[in-house]
Amino acid sequence: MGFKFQGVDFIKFDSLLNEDELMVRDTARAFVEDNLIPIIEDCFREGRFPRELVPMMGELGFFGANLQGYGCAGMSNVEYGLVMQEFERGDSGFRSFVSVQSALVMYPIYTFGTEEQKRKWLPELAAGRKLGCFGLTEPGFGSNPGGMTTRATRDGDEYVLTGEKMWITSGTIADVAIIWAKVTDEEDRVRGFLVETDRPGFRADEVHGKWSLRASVTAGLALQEVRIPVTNLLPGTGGLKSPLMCLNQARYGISWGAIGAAMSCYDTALQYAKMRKQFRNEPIASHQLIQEKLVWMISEISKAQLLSLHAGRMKDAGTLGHEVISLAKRNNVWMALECARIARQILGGNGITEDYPIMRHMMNLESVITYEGTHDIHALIMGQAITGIPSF
Ligand code: TGC
Ligand code: FAD
Repeated sequence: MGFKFQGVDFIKFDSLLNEDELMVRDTARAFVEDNLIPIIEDCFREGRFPRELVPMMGELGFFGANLQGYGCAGMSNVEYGLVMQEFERGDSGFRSFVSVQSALVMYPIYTFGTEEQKRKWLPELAAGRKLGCFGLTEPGFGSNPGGMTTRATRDGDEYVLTGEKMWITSGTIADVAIIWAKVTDEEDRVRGFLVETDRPGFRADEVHGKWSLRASVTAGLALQEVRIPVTNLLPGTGGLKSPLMCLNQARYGISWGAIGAAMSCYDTALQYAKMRKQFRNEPIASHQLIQEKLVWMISEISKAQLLSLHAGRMKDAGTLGHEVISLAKRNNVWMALECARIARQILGGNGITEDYPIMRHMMNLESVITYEGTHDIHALIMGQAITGIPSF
């Protein structure tokens, strides 16, 4: 069941994209239609990450796509955003996996790593031969990562890491974890470390019982005196600013991804409303209240597209501030969740089934509105930007 995606473009948004951008978008769209859509409902129901798609994604250049060299595709930030849009039109959990691999694992190695670290890890991660995860959040420190208790202590040519991380996407399938820890002999300065997940003392346990992002792996990590060579320190890191720079990359991608989830809900609701007949044997799309719901969705999707495109153009120009990323992430994820709720109503009882993607998007978006900074934390980040007063 379900409908074939018809494309969503009310404001001639495509006319704002160049040929390369349209080609990248269409390649990602075809990949999702041909490979992800046919299996995603089963994956979600079974709580299974579709790992079989990873090699093809590596071949198509979808990992670390906006990085240059080291086997990466060297896409612009707008092209990268359009890929995220298409992936999340398929499923937020699938997009999460790609966000983590690209923005939270490859980006910090690329930005803070040595030449040797980059040569060792980036081509493998770009090809999908190695997978990574990003450990910032802890059981007691989510919105406030600065409170983290994970510690790294220097011991000769090694660092010894001890602590716990929570809610870590791809935690049990990762070959390498980027672990953020306070370095005891540097006055507890936060720094990033490359931790191979087969090192003694490293454990990852999958989180079960999720009603959201079921096609993505989430795990708790335990590090019990894990020894790594000092060469595994990412030398460019120093202070909480470093992981927050990684979050900027991921949040920017999420702002696009959310548009994809909203497009899927809107397109499904539109096609359903034109087909479903009630009362005068006319489609429910002929009723004013249904039309208003569709209009709300397409209005918000169109505004979100312009916001993310503007952010992407600024990112490509090097002028994108993190407060604008907060605006885009906060607005677009909220918008997508509202679209999922409205679209679900348009489908009536059918809206709650797996025959249509809407309920899955709705449940997924409950995670997306929480991770990478909750909706309210992004309000506080924007509040600080406009008043100059931090209120956390
Ligand atoms: P604060 O004192 O404000 O800031 C510390 C230093 O960082 C600078 N800074 C930033 N730099 C770059 N980008 C940003 N977005 C930045 N925000 C702040 C700041 O200027 C300062 O620099 P300096 O030089 O003075 O040291 O830090 P705070 O402890 O008060 O916290 C501020 C807050 C709330 C904004 C931050 O901690 C926060 O963003 N909290 C939310 C946590 C979060 O988003 N966690 C995400 C974990 S990863 C994840 O969820 C992956 S989900 C999978 C997927 O992506 O799909
Ligand atoms: P809390 O910080 O405890 O917040 C609870 C509530 O309190 C929220 O509503 C919040 O907005 C509110 N609140 C907190 N502080 C304030 C304040 N000062 N003022 C007003 N309200 C406040 N993390 C990683 O490091 N790596 C990952 O790969 C990763 N993947 C994830 C995948 C999933 C599926 C999920 C659900 C989370 C993931 N996270 C990951 C963690 C995610 O970033 C955190 O869940 C998020 O930052 C919120 O932290 P918390 O859950 O501890 O909530």
